[in-house]
Parts: sequence; structure tokens; C-alpha cells
Amino acid sequence: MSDRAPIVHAEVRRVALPLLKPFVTGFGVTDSRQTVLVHLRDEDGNEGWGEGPALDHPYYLPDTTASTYRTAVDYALPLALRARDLEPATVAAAMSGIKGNTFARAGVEEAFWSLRAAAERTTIKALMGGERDAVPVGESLSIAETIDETLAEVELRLGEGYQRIKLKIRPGWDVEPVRAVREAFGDDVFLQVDANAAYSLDDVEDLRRLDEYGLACIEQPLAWDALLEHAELQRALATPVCLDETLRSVDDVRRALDMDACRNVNLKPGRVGGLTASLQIAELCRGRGVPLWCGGMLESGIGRAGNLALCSVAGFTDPADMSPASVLFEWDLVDPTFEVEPDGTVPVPAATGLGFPVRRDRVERQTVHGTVVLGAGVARV
Ligand code: OSB
Ligand code: MG
Repeated sequence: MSDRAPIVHAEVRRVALPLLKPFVTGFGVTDSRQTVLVHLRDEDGNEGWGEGPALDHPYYLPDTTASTYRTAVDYALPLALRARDLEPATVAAAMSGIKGNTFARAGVEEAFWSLRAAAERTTIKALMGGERDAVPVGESLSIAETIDETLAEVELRLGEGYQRIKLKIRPGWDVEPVRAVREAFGDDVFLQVDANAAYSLDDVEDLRRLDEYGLACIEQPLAWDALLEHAELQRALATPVCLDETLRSVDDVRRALDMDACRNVNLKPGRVGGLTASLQIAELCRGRGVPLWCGGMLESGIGRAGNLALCSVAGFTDPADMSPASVLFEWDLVDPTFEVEPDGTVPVPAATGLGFPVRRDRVERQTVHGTVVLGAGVARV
């Protein structure tokens, strides 16, 4: 759209988030959390914010906070700023020469979505043709020291209305916590597990023991790049396999479904390179009748805003990983942030632009590195 005000300021920041406690998974312990923010401003003063929520370490996927920051500064944002127009899909296409580095591309693209929503006095949800006003959510539970600790957490969240429980598992912490949750809370709880790539095909017999617990899915049991092996595992399991780490593009999802490597899809905008690719994946899963839900990356409210808008479109059948900042952090980068309603949903933001007010003071105070890619101004470097 040529009548859109040009962007006059664009910057990338690496920002420290105040994690309340370490997040323990099959890939190890995450005890520090920095994230990457992209900030845009156009000539009329409209602002866009995006988040590229890779983890600090390369134990989930190859992307890290450092590599995401560097790629956003050196390649993704410069390519995006040279795109033919400011449409998010055009911007995504302008960055498509970048291999991998999905979190960097996604952070840049989300900033263009929220900028466009701000400029048009509308919401990201409306730009996407979203339908739902509220998104059913679940919690993703860190691996605990004891079963009792896990049961207490499950009780708390079910009491708060959460519609689904996802237990992180790893060899030695799998059947036991699952059985304990079923015994304590019954068969009606929407329960699933996430192995974060901690198993191999040598563990098929162990994984088959989970089949009797009526799980919605077992997420990423095998290695991040083990597509063929997941197809083999799915043939041996009654529980639907869900893929997370393995799916980093629309084509990855199509391939996985074609070869029956999964029967359930975790969709994270950061992991697939942005909201445009995410919309295509939602359409693909809807067309094939595959259960779909939005995963999380311990994002701040800036990233969660894009996830919430995405969840409003057709195709999302299962509750999202959407614990609010009050569960994960001392405070959020947006204020007010969201909470889970008593019915176990989170409202899709109705405010224009990003949908949540960004706390500039916190963003600035928490900045570890910053680079102005377009315009004047000094960020901490
Ligand atoms: O595997 O889904 C995962 C967080 C960081 C990296 C990977 C994962 C997760 C979660 C957290 O499970 C979900 C959330 O953000 O609430
Ligand atoms: Mg996962």
C-alpha cells in the first residue's frame, strides 16, 4: 500500500526477562531468559513491536538469543525495510532468502503486523480474519523434584480453570508423573506430555507404556531432525505423536503429515518464521482435520500478543501453551498484561496495534544490546 506512512525508525534489542524459576525440560535447564525485540515507528508516529523468542542456549533448536539478535540486525530487518511495501506477507517474502533463523524473521514480521494494525487503528486479529474472542489455554509444567510438587501444581492450575495440562517428561520422569496425575485428577483431564527430543527409537517400549493413559499427544519424543524416525514411532504408538522442534516451515508440516510422522501439530510463530507461515500452517491442518494448537516459547507479552491473535483464526482445535507472565516472570514488558480467566481462556486483545501497552521504561532498563538499524538514537550496545 503506497499511501502508508514510511518507517522512520527501526531498532533491535536484546532484552533480559525476569524468569521466576528455572524451566526444566528434556533438553535441560533454562535458568536465564533473554529475548529479542524489534521496534518500528512510522512518520505518523505509529509503532510496531515484535519478539523473536529463541532461547539463550542452543539446546532446544540451533537458534539462540545471540544468533537471533545478530541475524535480525544484519539481515532480517534490513531486508524487511527494503521490501516493496509494508504488508507483512511482502515483508516475509523479502526475508525468505534467509535460511533457518526463523525466530529472527518472526520477530521482524510481528513488528510489521503490529505496525500495520496500529496504522489502520485495528487489531492483528482483524488483519488475520480471526474469529474467536477468547483462547482456551493450558499450562506447560516444568519437570519437578517430586511427584507431589507436580500434583500440587496441576491442582492449582486446574483450580484456576486451565483447560489442559502438559507435563514435561524425560527418561526416568514419564510414566510415573502421568499415572499420578491420572490417579489424582481422573481420566477427564485433557493431558499431554512433551519430551523435548529426549528419547530415541531404542525407547519405543518405554514410550508404549504411555499408551494406556489416554494422552492427547506425546510431543517431540525424538530428535529435532528425526522426521523419518517419528513416522516409525507413530506406527508403534496408539498415542498421537505431536511435533514441535521438527516443524520449522509450512513444507516441514506438509511433509510430516504426508508421511504420518505426527497426528497433532504444535505451532509456534517464532519456530516457523512468522505469522504469515503460521496462517498457512493453520489452513493446512484445518484442511486435513489435524488437531492444532499454539505452543509457547516463554515469550514476554509482546510475543504472546501475536500468538493470541493467531489463535483467533480457524483451525486451532486444542488449548494453547499460554501461561501468563504472572506464572513465568516477576513482571511483563507489557502492562497491563493478560491473565487466565476463570473459564480457562485468555481474551484476544481488543486494543489496536500490538494489543497491549509496552512498558518502554522496562524495555530500556532491561536492554543488554541494542542497534538502531534505521533512524537516529542511541541504544545500549
Ligand atoms: O517445548 O514447548 C516447548 C518453552 C521453551 C521452549 C520449548 C517449549 C517451551 C514450553 C513453554 O513448553 C510453554 C510456554 O511458553 O508457556
Ligand atoms: Mg515442545
